[in-house]
Amino acid sequence: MNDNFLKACRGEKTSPVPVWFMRQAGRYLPEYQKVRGNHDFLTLCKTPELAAEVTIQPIDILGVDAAILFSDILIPLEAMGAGLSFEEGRGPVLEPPVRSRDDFRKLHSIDPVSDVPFVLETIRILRKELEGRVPLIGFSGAPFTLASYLIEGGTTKSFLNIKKMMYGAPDLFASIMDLITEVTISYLNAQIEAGAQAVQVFDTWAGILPRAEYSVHALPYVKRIMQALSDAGVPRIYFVYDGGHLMDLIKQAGSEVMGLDWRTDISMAVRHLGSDIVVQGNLDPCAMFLPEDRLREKIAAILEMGREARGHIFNLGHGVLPEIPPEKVKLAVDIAHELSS
Ligand code: 1CP
Repeated sequence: MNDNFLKACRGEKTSPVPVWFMRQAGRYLPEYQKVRGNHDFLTLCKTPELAAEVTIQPIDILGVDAAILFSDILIPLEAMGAGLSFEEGRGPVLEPPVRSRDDFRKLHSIDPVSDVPFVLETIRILRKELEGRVPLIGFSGAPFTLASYLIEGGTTKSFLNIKKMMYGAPDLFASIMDLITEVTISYLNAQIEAGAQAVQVFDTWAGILPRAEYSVHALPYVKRIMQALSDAGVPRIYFVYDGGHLMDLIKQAGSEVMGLDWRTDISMAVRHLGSDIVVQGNLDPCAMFLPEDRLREKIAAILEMGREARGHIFNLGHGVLPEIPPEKVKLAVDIAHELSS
């Protein structure tokens, strides 16, 4: 049983340092493309045998130290009554967007057992198939990130609609955030009950907020989630993309592990927050395009900084890019293991 990942989450030094990558299952893998060629993305997420198959692909191919459930952060939004589709080349579409009290009334809380049974079944299959080889990570989106998709109706660059509501109708915004928070707590608890051995909360868009707004409109909800899960007995990871300016606030969320994107030096995080933090990250995904010797230097530098923290889980600063050759991704895993053994 390889439990280096769980040990590192608890702040124990491990040799080698555990490695997994955000989006380790996905388009860069021909094996994924093969399965995906026969099924659309949502069908893949909702068919436990297929979701389990693509979850395990990177474990076999890359030799990473943790599996992450194959699903998407937007799945519970659909269960809450939002219309969800993935359009080729356009990304996710949530229609109609939630912009008014009336729109909000159409959303409802969920019972994960009856509303997203496929997620829980995928987890149960995975625990059986993994047979303790590596731990399984469950996940959710963070409320601000999920609210941005609901209110914008999809991906956005300006965040105009969510900001309009945040500033102009703060009570409605808070109602939406409260509901998402409640759903996320029951969703993650259900994943843990089904067998998830750690959970990661992805806050991909909270980094667009200045500190004052993040403190009021995003952080309290994540804190509530972390508190609600504190007795569940599994490590909690909180990843904020582009959150360097929020570092001390992110720490207040109360997760065991802080995920850093590639912009923030681990050393800087240790300097600001103290050496008792456990960090996850944070190689620039584009570094995988470097020749081997340069890639090795980049990985060595990150491992070196990771030693300053109480615990370190090696990861990318964001997801694996679809353009990266799988051999390079495997090489990065091997180098990180070799240099930390
Ligand atoms: O066409 C395809 O094959 C779908 C591509 C794809 C994949 C492989 C999407 C669509 N989602 C996923 C899987 C996924 N998404 C995982 C699986 C586990 C793993 O890491 O291997 C996870 C954890 C996510 C989480 C997710 N989905 C996030 C948070 C993490 C991040 O990348 O910042 C976000 C923002 C999404 C939304 C999403 N899902 C998919 C797309 C194209 C998007 C849009 C991103 C955007 O708005 O720009």
